[in-house]
Amino acid sequence: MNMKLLQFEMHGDERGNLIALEQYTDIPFEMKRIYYIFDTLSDVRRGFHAHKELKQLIICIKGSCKIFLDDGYEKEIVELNSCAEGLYIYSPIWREMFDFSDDAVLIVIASGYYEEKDYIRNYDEFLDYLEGE
Ligand code: T46
Repeated sequence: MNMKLLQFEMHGDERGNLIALEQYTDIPFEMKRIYYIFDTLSDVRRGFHAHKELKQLIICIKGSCKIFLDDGYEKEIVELNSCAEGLYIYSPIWREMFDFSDDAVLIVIASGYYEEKDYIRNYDEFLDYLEGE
């Protein structure tokens, strides 16, 4: 599947930990937007869409959550539970986020501004879109 789990370098000492993400070194694209998802209830499932062009790096900086990924051929569930790990999605992949811990905070770094026309929010349209690619 066209996605990658990226590991980030941890700078830890007796005072605590620090992770720094730099464009092109740790973030494999030019970043245009950051948003965060928090206070999502554990029984909520969200997402249910794919993106046509947008690249995103999803980091669970606190707590944990699972992400169901479907590229039209394969399906996979990735658990994010470390702030030192990021899920890099760079092609049209259907995603659903679920099983959020109470304290879960997801930070998402995106390659583009928010544009509803980049979303495919219907699964059958997603499969049609893949056929046409
Ligand atoms: C994604 C997953 C991981 C904005 O106004 N600006 C924004 O940048 C975003 C991301 C959302 N919104 C508005 C649009 C909706 O009214 O915030 C509301 C919630 O967005 P949405 O229902 O799309 O949220 P999720 O959690 O289903 O999906 C989000 C991202 O939209 C999406 O790009 O890949 O997180």
